Amino acid sequence: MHEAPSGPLPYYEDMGPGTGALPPRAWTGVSDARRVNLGGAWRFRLSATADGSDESFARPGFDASRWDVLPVPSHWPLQGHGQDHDYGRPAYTDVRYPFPIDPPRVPTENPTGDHLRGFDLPGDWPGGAAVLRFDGVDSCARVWLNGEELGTFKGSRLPVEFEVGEVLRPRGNVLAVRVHQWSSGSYLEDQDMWWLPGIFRDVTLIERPEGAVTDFFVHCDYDHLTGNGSLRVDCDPQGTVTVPELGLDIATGETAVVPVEPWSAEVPRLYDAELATEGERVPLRIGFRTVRVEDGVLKVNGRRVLFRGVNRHEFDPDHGRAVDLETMRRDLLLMKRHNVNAVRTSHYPPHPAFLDLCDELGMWVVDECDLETHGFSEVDWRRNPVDDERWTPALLDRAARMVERDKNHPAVVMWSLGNECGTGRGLSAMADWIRRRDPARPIHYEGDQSCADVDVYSRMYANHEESETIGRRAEPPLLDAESDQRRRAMPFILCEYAHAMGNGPGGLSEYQRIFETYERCQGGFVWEWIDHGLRRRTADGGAYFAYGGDFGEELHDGNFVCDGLVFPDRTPSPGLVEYKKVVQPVGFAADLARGLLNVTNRHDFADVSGLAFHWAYEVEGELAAEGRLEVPALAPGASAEVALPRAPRTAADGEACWTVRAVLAEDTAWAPSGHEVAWAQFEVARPAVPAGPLPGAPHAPRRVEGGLIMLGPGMFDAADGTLRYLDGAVVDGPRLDVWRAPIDNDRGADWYPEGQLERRWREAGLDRMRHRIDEVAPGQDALTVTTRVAPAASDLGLRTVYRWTAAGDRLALDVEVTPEGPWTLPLPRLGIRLGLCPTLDTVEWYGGGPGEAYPDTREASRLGRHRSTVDGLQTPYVRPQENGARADVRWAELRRADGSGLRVTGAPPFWFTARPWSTEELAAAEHTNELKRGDLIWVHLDHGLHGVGSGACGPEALPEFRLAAAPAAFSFTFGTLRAGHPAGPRPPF
Ligand code: IPT
Repeated sequence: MHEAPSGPLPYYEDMGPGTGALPPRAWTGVSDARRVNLGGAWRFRLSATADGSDESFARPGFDASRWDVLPVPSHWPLQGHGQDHDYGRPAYTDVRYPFPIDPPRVPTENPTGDHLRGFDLPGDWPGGAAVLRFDGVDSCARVWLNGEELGTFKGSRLPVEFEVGEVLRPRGNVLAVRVHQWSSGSYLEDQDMWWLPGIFRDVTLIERPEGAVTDFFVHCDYDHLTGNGSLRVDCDPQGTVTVPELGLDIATGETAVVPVEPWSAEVPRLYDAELATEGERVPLRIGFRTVRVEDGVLKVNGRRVLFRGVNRHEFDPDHGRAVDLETMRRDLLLMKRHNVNAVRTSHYPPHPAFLDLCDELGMWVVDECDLETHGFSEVDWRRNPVDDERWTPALLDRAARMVERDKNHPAVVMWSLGNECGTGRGLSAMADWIRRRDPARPIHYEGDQSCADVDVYSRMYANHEESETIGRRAEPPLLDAESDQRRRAMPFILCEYAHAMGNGPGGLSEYQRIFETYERCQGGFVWEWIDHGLRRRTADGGAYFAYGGDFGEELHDGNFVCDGLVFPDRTPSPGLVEYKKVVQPVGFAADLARGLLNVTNRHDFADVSGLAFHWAYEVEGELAAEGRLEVPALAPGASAEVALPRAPRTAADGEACWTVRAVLAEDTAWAPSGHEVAWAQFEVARPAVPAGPLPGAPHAPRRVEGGLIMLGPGMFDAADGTLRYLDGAVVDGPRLDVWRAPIDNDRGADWYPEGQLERRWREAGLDRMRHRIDEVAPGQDALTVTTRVAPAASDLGLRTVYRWTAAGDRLALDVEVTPEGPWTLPLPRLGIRLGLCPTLDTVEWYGGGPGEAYPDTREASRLGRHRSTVDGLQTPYVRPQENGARADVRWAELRRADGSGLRVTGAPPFWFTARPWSTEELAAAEHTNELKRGDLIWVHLDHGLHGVGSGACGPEALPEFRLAAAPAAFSFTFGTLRAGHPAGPRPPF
């Protein structure tokens, strides 16, 4: 038994949602009622405990002139640094509560921020009723206006309003807000993110004239069979609704049925309308659409939808969850431009303005309640609030504040009860309430696999095989037959999949194939949109992104907070570029023999009339010809065959490739005309792998002074057979390499010990391979070096033979690798690495690009000529790790400023990586600022790479992307480039 403390608990610890607030209601950004934005500079005082200072600050006349100044909205721990004061530190835990689990009690150490602001009313303020609105305060607040206590509240990402008309004065108002970091509400807000207290969303004073809109509910459906929309606005008090474009002028409560154009995420048709009551006029933007689960499929306007989604936390690297309008818009533009069509608002309702933008730009939204009690899993879910009816009022309060606030957005197509709360009666109570209040939207919750309260079957991180089984409606049955039957008839979504931490996620296209094959699989939401790295400046003017543990936290989960498709500064990571390609809404297939291109419209609602199609024909990566393709305005789901023009040149000119692209024909609200939406490439012919000797007169190896062997342009160490100089330039000779700086997906998760490749690789010694030289044999026309590459304490090894030949001014290397011993683990990589002079800092290559690619993340890699600096090849993962490989490289050139340099050609094509630091340095760095250019550029020429998977929280690389230790042979040719060597087309080497 848990003893309750004697006496009532203080307001911040009682289980209730708060006191004094008005009933929740619909949000409107604007109306003709006057508003005062109370954001800006506030006075601020921080105390270490909840009652560490008295309440006299709330009384009029209190002198706060010596208090600090704090911007509102903000999180105070992000404001103190680098200034004279210390406002504590952010802290990151994923699942674990950073305080003892003893609900609803919180620690005595409870940072408490007193916020104070004075304000005058505008001259034309009419007096009368008014509300004071808070859009987000983390985690509990008590509010006074002019010394009068208005009430208390919890629910960090939910709005609250207080009636203040009686207390307001024309001048000299004093608003006082006491904010506690910890409260009973903290038990309900255990989302995987930074713990960041503060008034982090807007504070607004809103006039409420006599007869103003209290609450309103816009019901608008679309009947896809008749093409009619129906509109009814319920409003308190009664009023009228006008929709000029539809010629509608109706009373509230009355239903109108008229022909309309429907709203969808792809064609977000909105109608401007106005709701007028006696006291207020509220502009509305109405979208007609109907969401329904029918025949086991989730449909909008009668059509199956496919979610190409992301989980979005609100985050800014400098301001935490205090995100401004411009940042919200930026997120949506980035998403739209990367073919993302759905957002799960993980794991709380977003800033209300975000949903206006979703209506406007077009985005399917799963609106999730501010609720997670994941940390109770650490104690076998004992005393889980969602299964304790004393907490139910707080849960219902949260459900109501979300639904009432957001109910009028066409973009919101599902309500989600919360995330990772286990199971319990409180969740059922929430679902019952929501269903009664808004029967028009399905309900989502992932944490209860019996699906008792929900309309869709949702899972997180189910692997491909399992997802496919569910797609066939062939999953293992639930124990209860009736529940099983219900669940089996539900649509399936992956509310989280493809954990985008660090390098990855791999396997996206294999998921997409499943979503496109099985009607039941309606897509998913990649975990997650953005890395929550907090920007920190360094003394030398640099910056890096901090993660868990960087603020001295007692408990933390490291860089698990950085698992997004965009970096903290919103630069797209390669994962987002890959996702864009994988989910592109136009599919292409070619039958080159017949000169035909098949184009499929993969949109669910839009035709392709907004797109222009282009073709290009490239030979050896150089553009030979290009033009427009005429594609009919395919309806959603339709395909057409289109004739390609005749190939401009014959394949004899070299390796040829068609590139077809679909771009926006005109400017849209989210991208300019010409923006590329979809593309594909079709290779015409690949020349046979060049075999046989190099052209030119062959050289014979010969011993020279200084313990060296000379072979053509190469100079080798006679003792160990490594290349020391190439054409006079120092080389840290190539040798076999199997190691990579472990990526987050290699590291894996604590809860999947069978994953955790990094640990198993290190145990096997793949990070400490030694090279034994068995023979250095200069022969007639070749230098053969035989080695065995193996780690201590193991009988696993790789017999490696390097065979060097030379002709003219080129040097060729054939590598043969034969595994010895009982290998079971995959290899991280298999190739050679060499160190080169650091002035070789620009690269041109013919192969995949422009961005990085790995075996299971190579959809977005396109064959062509690409150029970059060596620095530009690096992908700045927040925690440094293997990155930057380019796929299918035929040849690469590294050059100095004067044009001189080195050219390497591979047979077969290879994976090319060049970096200004070594693998060891990359692996040792914890943050990007620790990486410093060394005195060599390290070049990796890999025959194979192990896939990346998404093992940080989900499946490892699929079997087909596993790099097994197996016999392998691969070759490279090296040549030097003279200064002034012209860039541009050259015959294949
Ligand atoms: C899952 C959480 O729902 C999400 O918030 C995030 O923490 C994600 O994992 C990992 O980054 S829960 C996990 C135990 C599968």
